[in-house]
Amino acid sequence: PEAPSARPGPTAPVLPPCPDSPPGLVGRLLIEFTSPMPLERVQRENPGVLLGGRYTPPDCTPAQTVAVIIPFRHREHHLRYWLHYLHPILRRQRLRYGIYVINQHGEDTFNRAKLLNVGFLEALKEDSTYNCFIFSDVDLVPMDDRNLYRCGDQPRHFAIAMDKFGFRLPYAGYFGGVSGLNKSQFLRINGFPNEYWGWGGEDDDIFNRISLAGMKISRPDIRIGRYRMIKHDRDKHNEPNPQRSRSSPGFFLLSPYVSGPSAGLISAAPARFTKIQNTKLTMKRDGIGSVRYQVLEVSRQPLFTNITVDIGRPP
Ligand code: UDH
Ligand code: NGS
Repeated sequence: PEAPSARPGPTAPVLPPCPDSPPGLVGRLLIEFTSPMPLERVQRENPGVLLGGRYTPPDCTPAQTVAVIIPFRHREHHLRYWLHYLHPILRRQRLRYGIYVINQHGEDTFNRAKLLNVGFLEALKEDSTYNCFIFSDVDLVPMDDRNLYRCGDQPRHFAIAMDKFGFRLPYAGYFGGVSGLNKSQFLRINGFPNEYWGWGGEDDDIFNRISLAGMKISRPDIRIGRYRMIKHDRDKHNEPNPQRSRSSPGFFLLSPYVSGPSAGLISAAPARFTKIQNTKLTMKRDGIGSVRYQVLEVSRQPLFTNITVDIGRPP
């Protein structure tokens, strides 16, 4: 028999729109990663989260539906901290959301931006009402719940004051860690590049795409956009792109764009620094319109949806 409550009727409560500033936020948070976090505990403490890591506020109707996309491989212990801290924060922010862990299959070179493209498409396949996409590294936890995980009229950079950078932006064009775009902003830049294999550069390419499309980055207040990063060593198969180490990390960190007075250093620079100078040409052919991959498994866990995907390997 049909469930009568499934249809809006005189008895179905009409919830008011969720407020712009959610009540009940607590502000600055204590974040630490000392003792391991058992998944059972995180599940027990988040009973309101539905299968696949879905949540809808019980008391108001949010303006957006947010897909949080996490690029992933072999970081289960980080994911447990992330879920432990983020579910309560997102709930207090009164978001309607779903968590998508995009797990790269196999042991070939990691490709963060391509996984994020996959996340965008696969989240939309699950629920075509997603209109805001937050892309988050698994090891970054916000230290303040006033850093609202939602989209605005410009692409948003959330992780602007990370502990590892002394709570400052490392350079003006930094767009790494945690960022958010609504559907039309994402499509306007043809999504993210698929051709950055290994560590580094893909976030700068995304920054370039946004600028070239005539958009501006929006950022929270520096006192609010604070993050703790879970300390870790470099992963296997995520070596700096291409697979040789940076000769002078300090220099490149402060000056990711090899141009102007430092242009003479181009030949000494890893290829990813040349790549980010060509975004204007490459973004037309390489992006969400050209991404090729094969989904191997979709598994709805209690606190997240796990999508294992074969994204191929570098040419
Ligand atoms: N990621 C994985 N698995 C991997 C590689 C990357 O899940 O094997 C994901 C994860 O979400 C991670 C993100 O991609 O947060 C970014 O990768 P990263 O954490 O390696 O990048 P980050 O710049 O660190 O944070 C680079 C290595 C620094 C080594 C410093 C040693 N002290
Ligand atoms: C730049 C990288 C970015 C990276 C940033 C911070 O040099 O991808 O450093 O790195 N750009 C290139 O490699 C072209 S970090 O200090 O987190 O290791 O996000």
